Amino acid sequence: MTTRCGTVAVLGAPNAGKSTLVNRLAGAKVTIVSPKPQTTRFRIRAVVMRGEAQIILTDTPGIFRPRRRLDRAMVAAAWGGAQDADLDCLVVDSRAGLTEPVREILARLASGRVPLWLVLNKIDLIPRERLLPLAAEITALAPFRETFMVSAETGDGVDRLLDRLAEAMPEGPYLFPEDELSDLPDRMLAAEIVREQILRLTHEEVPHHASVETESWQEREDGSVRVDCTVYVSRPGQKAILIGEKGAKIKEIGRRARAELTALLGRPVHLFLNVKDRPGWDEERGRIRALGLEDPE
Ligand SMILES: Nc1nc2c(ncn2[C@@H]2O[C@H](COP(=O)(O)OP(=O)(O)OP(=O)(O)O)[C@@H](O)[C@H]2O)c(=O)[nH]1
Ligand SMILES: [Mg+2]
Repeated sequence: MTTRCGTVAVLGAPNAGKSTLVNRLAGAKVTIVSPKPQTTRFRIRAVVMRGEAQIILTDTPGIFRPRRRLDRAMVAAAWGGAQDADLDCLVVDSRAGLTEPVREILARLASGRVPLWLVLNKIDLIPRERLLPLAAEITALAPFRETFMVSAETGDGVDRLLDRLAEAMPEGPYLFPEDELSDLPDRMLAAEIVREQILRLTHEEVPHHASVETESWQEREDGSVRVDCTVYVSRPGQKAILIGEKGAKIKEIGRRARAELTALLGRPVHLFLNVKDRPGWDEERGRIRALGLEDPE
């Protein structure tokens, strides 16, 4: 039997729907999703089996003009993922179209060595007749070998993309066990699930200045697990918002994250959240490394 195996970097501007697409292709929740840009902060791998092919997808942080040290590390992680892959899939939000951030990404991709595919996403949000002109406009700017039109949200077009990905993978042995879904350790998954709820339940500057670390993970004899997470924010005002009146906000974040984690891990979870302010953590090397990112400087 000839097997195929290769790596595919999923990249694009923030909020394009990269993580939603990775989850849809994987058929499971591997990486967190939110309506806010800059949700994904580091590379997350999803291992997808399709016929005799193993497709190793890398979800990457959205690419934008970075300001903070944290942002620079995120964007560097995205470009690093793109360079290392057998294939790069640029995901574009077709409703937003050819925006300035997309143009900047295209300019850099145009001179890359990795084969390039275009994935126009969110086609459920725009009239069909706008898709072809948009595809033509984008493919004129970088050497795309294939173009797909999908809705990661509804699944429209995703099967065909998956089939083509499987065919395009180079021949070779599998790099991961067939039943492995992701490279994210449970401790990091827990922290990400908490951050997802913070992104969904808080607004303005709080979500992007919050970071979550799992401090302890205790297995209990009854099969449940106790997870303690610390949420870092960069200003005392943000701490008050995150905790909310009489602790209502953080309680709700914890309640939703616990439900989600219990489902994902398939066992009871006792989740404890502790909020700390740590001014300027997003400029701190140590905290950025703790997120699994390399400091580019
Ligand atoms: N209607 C619609 N919404 C989508 C689609 N794909 C993603 N979304 C929504 O777009 C928003 C952003 O999705 P994400 O998957 O988090 O986007 P991302 O590109 O990973 O974003 P970053 O990690 O911040 O770079 C979420 O609210 C998704 O539900 C789609 O095909 N159709
Ligand atoms: Mg993402």
